[in-house]
Amino acid sequence: MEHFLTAAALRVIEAARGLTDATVMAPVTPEVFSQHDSAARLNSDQVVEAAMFWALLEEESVAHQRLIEQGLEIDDLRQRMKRFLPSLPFSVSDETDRSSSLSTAFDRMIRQARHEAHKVSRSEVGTEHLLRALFETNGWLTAWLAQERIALAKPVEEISGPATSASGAPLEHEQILLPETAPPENLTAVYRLLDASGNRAREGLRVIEDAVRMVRNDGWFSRELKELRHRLTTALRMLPEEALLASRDTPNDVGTHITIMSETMRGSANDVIAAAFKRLQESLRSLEEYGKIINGYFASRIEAIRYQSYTLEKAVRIGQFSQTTLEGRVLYLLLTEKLCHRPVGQTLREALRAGVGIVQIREKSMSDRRLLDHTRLVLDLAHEYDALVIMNDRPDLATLTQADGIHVGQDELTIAQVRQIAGPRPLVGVSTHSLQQAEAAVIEGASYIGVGPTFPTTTKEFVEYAGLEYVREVAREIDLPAYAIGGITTENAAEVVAAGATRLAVSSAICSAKEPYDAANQLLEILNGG
Ligand code: 3NM
Repeated sequence: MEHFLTAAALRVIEAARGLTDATVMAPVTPEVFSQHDSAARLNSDQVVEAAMFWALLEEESVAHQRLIEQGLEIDDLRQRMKRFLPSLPFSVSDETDRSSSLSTAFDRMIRQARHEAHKVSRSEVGTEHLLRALFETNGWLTAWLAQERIALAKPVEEISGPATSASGAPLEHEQILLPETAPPENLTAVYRLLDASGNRAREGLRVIEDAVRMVRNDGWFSRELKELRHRLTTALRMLPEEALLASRDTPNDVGTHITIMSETMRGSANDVIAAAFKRLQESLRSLEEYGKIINGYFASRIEAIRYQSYTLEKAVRIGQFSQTTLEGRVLYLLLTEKLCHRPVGQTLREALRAGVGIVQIREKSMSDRRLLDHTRLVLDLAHEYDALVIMNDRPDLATLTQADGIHVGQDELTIAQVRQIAGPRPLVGVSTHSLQQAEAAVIEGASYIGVGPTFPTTTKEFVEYAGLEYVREVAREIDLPAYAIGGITTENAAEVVAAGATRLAVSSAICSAKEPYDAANQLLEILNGG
């Protein structure tokens, strides 16, 4: 009998796979599985069983119904597991190849579930069969229930028995993944295409991942890409591996001999990344379209991955563009007239003369008319020194004056809203105060981020400050141009640079200085390792 997984069973397996991967563990159920470093150790079978049970509790499904029929309460089980799991690491103790032993354990579990479905003459393998498989292996789940002193109300065999609802009526089975119509007879060509596209997509992702990790040194992006690759691999596992391999025919692939000149030449790692993203998306599109012939659910998963790849591409490529635009612009001045010790124009000129590369106009109490005039003067002067001008919080005025960018805080307009007003041309910078906010800014397409407050500051009100630790985190994790900000002075700037900052933003340190030129000059010297 041929067997098919139901959509719910697939989701459970995929979620469980996600949980066993340390890199995607936290986002799935942070409160439960994050403490994977503590005392006790599980083997790979137990890890898979625990992850599968948790995933079953999370997915509304026939398995829920069966647990309820067994006199158990889903919420209670969840609570108990949450109490229990923090004392267990979700990692494998003694395997040398963790991922392969985990995938073998998954395969074993799925085979067992298929066997359970077969025993009750069902061709679709649902969540109840996964649940029954967990009992059948007599492993982690049985031991855990015994430890929790939880007894089942009925014989365990009934879990995979014929479906009935609480009212005794037949229960509608989970949606089956079988296509409505019988598939065409010979699918070799389709499988061949899917095999090639799957390989191409995986390779494309790997190329991007390598470049991001090794060339750009971006820890956070690397993890995002790794997660995407994990999702892709999981989706590809839905296709029958034997059929894919059997249909592979590389020597006779006419496409392998066709090379376009542009494919043999790449100017830089950035070009490689750009080309790899295109290839990835094209392959995903092929997988999606031809995948529809085999399995609609598979196609929809691939579609979701393709959309995620667009978002990541945007963020990666915006990062590349702003690296270029902001190259060498390491000192950023927030210009506020009231803070200036000297006339504002003179302060600005001195700062520019010393080498400030970006000026933000930050005027909270000027009338719009004055602000407009002021901005035009600042723009003229800054452009004379080849510096960029950013408007704080005013996409309308930035558009009117053709300023180079707009800066927004966490409580102001979002990047997307700013772009709606100002279009694609200007830079958009975002203030961030935690790594989470920094990551969100990157993914939303920020051109650069402010990282602060590094020290207490009187220029803007904050209840707490993120400190040097946040500067260190960003230096470690984020590749997008990042300006440490908040209370930075010529006295403490060296500490900030020592924490990993390569760019600084200051207001009072330059504006309120008696000699703005000297202050800016000193800050630049510190940034340049002087
Ligand atoms: N934003 P000074 S700190 C405007 O952390 C601003 O996002 C900050 O001025 C942030 O250099 C800050 O005078 C004030 O401390 C920067």
